[in-house]
Amino acid sequence: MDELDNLELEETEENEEFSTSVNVEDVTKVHTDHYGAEDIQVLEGMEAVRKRPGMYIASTSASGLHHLVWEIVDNGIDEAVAGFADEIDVTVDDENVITVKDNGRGVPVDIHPKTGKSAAETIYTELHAGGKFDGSVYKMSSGLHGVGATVVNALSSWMEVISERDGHAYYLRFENGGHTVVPLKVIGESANHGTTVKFKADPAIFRETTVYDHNTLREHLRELAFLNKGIKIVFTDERLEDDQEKTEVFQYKGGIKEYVGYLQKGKTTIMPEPLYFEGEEDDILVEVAFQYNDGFNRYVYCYCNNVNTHEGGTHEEGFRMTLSRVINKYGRKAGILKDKDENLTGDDVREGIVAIVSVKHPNPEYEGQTKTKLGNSEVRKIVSNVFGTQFERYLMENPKEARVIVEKGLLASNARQAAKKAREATRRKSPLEFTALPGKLRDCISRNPEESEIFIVEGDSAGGSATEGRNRRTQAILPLRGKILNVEKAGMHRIFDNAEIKTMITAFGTGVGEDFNIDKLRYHKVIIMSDADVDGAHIRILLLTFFYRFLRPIIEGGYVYFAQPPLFRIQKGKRLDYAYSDEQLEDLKKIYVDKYEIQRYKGLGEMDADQLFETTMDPETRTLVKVNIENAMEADQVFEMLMGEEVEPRKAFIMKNAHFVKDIDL
Ligand code: 1YM
Repeated sequence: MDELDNLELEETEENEEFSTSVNVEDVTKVHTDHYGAEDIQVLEGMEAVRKRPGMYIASTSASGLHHLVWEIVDNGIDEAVAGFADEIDVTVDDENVITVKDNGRGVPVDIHPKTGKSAAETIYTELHAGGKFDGSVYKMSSGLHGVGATVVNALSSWMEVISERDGHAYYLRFENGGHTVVPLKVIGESANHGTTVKFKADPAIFRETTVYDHNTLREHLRELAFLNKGIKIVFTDERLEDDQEKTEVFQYKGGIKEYVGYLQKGKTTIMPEPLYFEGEEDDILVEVAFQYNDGFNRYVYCYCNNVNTHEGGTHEEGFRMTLSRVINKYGRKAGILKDKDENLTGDDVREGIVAIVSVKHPNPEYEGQTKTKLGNSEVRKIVSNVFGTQFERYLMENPKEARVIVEKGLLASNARQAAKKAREATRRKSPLEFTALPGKLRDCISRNPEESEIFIVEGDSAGGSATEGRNRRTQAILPLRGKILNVEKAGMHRIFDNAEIKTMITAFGTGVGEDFNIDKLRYHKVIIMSDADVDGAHIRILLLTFFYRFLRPIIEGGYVYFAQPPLFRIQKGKRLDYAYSDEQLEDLKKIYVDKYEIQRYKGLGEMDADQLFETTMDPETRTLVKVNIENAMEADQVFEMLMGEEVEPRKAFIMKNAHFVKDIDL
């Protein structure tokens, strides 16, 4: 019994009584001594909870079962948020008994002069015992406004409470849905302070299950630790096997700022660290943390009193509004947004964001289907004030970071407008124009997509060889001019002004954006054929990025490939081989021994039509590398960096790129 470790027991029987069963005779005695008219009312209240648990907890299935734990933990969190505790230990044992312990003041033990009952007993047996005792601190945590503990008691087979304060350890026990079997009594001395609540969910209520889910407990406790910075939450699951770590500690000094960092795992962030703002107005506490990554998804998680408000509400609205307003205002002022640029929309400024908005409100009102939408209208303004003022100041004081943020939004805006323009352009076209294939495309004869391939070839000369060497029946060639896709500086919107891009979309036949239809894909192999050097890799990346952003299903469907041209040709007399890597060349040299000729291919253009077909295009002999979504994402990640104006990352990219090429080629 680890809660007893710190106690100095007065009598040993007390220990037994506390930890295990209660003497039944004593209980009866206690009952008759203790209960009066008021107790009947109390028991009726508890009975009401047992009759209609749905009114008090979500359900009596697994989610309701876990709700019991949250109610008790919330009381501990409140004590910690009020500044009296800094640690909460939660333990689930082999019998699925939950123990929650905090190191706060200990629940009050003074006897109410009128009822003769202890405050502690009242807290755990009266439904209207909400609100804290000194009346000063409001209840912050989700909970049921102070009736949480009573509800848990009502739905438990038994519950025990220890309050350690003023040098003593006090003990109470309830059974069978909240009947007091051991009213408050001293069980020992204690130099510590805090509250320990131990309970067993009643299987007669939780018919489906009384077994807690490890991950549900773990994740919620971790979330609470993130949402309440500094609080140490120690989670122990004694049910785990002996070779598993039974105890985990969650403690985050940075709170939701660290939460954002945690949620960015595996993503490439574009700011050194998450931004964090906090403030209070009219007793409403506001915290906001966010950070951008180079992706497109928007994650804005909002909480009120530690409850995830899935349906959003006024705190989310306040955050969204203010984010757009402040970024646009700053962007204009700093000249990053030009007069010709339209304002960034909410979607634009949220692209790639991971944000947490957490408010603590003394009187939250919830709306919506699942009552997870914050309704208090004053919150909108308060979030806006607290966050807006500080965020504005941050941008003014950190122009470098500010620029990254505005440009990220601008990029999203350009891409959005470009996609719209492209959609409109294709819609406007007459059916004839729309189906007209681009002149540069050397199409194949077959109209069966399954056997048709399109080679996207870097450079006109390679395009020439490829056209000459190909199998005309199934192989189409689309030559691209090297520089055409070099849209780094121009920005994303230029992509759709780009003839090559338009040509590709028309050749593929799928359309783009809302009109995209994978069933119309004219070739089931889209093969990128570029030089095996850094420039070639650059072109692959640009193409892949374009596919990833605008034609993603062709990657997801497994239709995109890289051709693998050889790096060397080695010849001796009539014998001729191609090497696709340095290692392969070394192996061949050993076979050839001496008097051989080596030709190093610098580009596809150096091969004649036959060589190109034989080494790279012939389905019988070639090797193709299928592009998967991870490759494409990696390409997408380097894309923005390539677009940037900073030289250093670009240099770093070129260095890294050798590796990138190899990665994909393997
Ligand atoms: C393991 C669960 O309940 N701790 C806890 C609860 C309370 C106090 C301290 C407390 C509050 C006050 C004064 C006050 C209380 N909760 C309630 C109610 N841990 C746990 N620790 N002294 C002690 O607010 O004035 C009443 S007291 F009703 F909200 F549950």
